[in-house]
Amino acid sequence: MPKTVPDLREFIEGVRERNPGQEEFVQAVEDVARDIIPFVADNSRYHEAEILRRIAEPDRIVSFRVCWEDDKRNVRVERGWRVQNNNAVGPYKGGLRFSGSVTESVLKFLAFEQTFKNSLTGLPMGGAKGGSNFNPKGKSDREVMRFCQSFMSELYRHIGPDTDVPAGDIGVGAREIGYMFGQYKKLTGRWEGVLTGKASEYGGSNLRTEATGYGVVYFLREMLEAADEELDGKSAVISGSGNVALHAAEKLIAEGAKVLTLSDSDGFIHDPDGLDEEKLEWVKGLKLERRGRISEYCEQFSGADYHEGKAPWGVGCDIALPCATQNELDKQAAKNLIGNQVKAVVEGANMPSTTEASDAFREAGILFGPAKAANAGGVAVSGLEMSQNSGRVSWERDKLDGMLTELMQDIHRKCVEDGRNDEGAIDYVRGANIAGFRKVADAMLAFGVV
Ligand code: NDP
Ligand code: 2IT
Repeated sequence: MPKTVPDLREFIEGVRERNPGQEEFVQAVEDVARDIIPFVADNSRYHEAEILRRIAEPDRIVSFRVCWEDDKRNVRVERGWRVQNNNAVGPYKGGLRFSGSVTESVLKFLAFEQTFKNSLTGLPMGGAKGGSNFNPKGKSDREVMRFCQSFMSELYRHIGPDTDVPAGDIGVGAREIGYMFGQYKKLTGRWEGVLTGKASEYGGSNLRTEATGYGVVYFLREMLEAADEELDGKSAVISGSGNVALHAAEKLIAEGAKVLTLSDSDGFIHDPDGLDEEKLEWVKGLKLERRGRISEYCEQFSGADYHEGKAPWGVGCDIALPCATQNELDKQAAKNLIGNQVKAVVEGANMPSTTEASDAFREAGILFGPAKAANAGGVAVSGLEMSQNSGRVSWERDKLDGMLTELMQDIHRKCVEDGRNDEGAIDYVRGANIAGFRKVADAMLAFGVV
């Protein structure tokens, strides 16, 4: 007798029971399962092999102690993790996050999402995520170095260029990748492409830093084009002021859009005149080099306001790009944006919209680009960095930008193919979920029950 497909509620109750207290992970699985359960009902081979249930159970989770000494010689103890979710289509791949808010649930949701995202890129990469509850804010450069070295002293035995290739994420940029790469090389005696996001001097891609933010805008451009709209002249609200937010802003400005806001975890700035290249360069120096707070923008540029403790979703705009963190855009924020006639919401961060917010956008017929498709440009260029390292070659920025553009167009095409509904509208969430799932599922079927 054919196995009956569980209903969504039953499936999610099982996930919840097996992962007690891990709300972010359950949320991410549910967001995917809502599209995949009806899909597997029509494709019984996936269901018979319990593919979704298997992807929602990480291959393994490594958790470890990280000891380091601060500048005052105090011994500090943090926890590190690597969640290796699935390596059906390629070596585990995904970033490392250093933030006080990191928990196992957060890393599990990110590793789960990464599996679908990496599949969508079409490149051979499985899904993983890792990091630590270490909070780099306010730490000296030497403290960050000692932490990174200690973190890698354990992580190095679980990763490798054909096993698992970490990269950056929140709190992990070029500086941290440098310290970790140096320690890996020292411990193993090998120079190999074990991390991506390296500086260009030692094997890094000439476009990895910009790739996520640029890719978000390339994806947005495709969405607008499919809806007979264009980017030039549109106003945009962005949250965050880190790697993703600032490079998305840079590309938007280059494309003729008006960027009105940026934020950090303390509040947001609103510049009604819009940011130009010069202002953005100043913010890059502030956030990426001096590691300052976004509120300082208003001391530097007149006409801008700072809103302490608030997110920017109440500011009227054509386009909203949440580029800070998970669940930063809730139902009320979605209502505000919809009320202000937003045309497109595209996720630069991972799972920045709550389920209710994403439902509200879809119900209101707003163009909604989900993270696993829209922010895949970063990991896609990581995949190119892996190819360059294996082939011992280096590619110029222009060539990489062309490849990134094509990769984002291809991801957009996949979302359209699997996401078009009976009325002809495109449900990008469904499209991304189904297209991402299918490739991983087919690979898993080929391997049998292992
Ligand atoms: P960064 O560390 O460079 O920047 C993070 C930004 O988000 C900072 O402005 C930070 O403010 C803000 N932020 C962090 N936590 C919170 C919070 N709890 N509430 C409000 N604001 C917060 O990280 P990235 O730009 O690399 O990452 C941003 C998002 O994009 C994350 O969701 C990440 O997973 C995702 N992403 C990143 C990719 C990459 O290539 N880097 C690729 C794909 C997705 P503050 O300084 O105050 O902490
Ligand atoms: O969420 C993400 O896609 C990343 N943080 C980038 C991962 C990577 O391996 O480049």
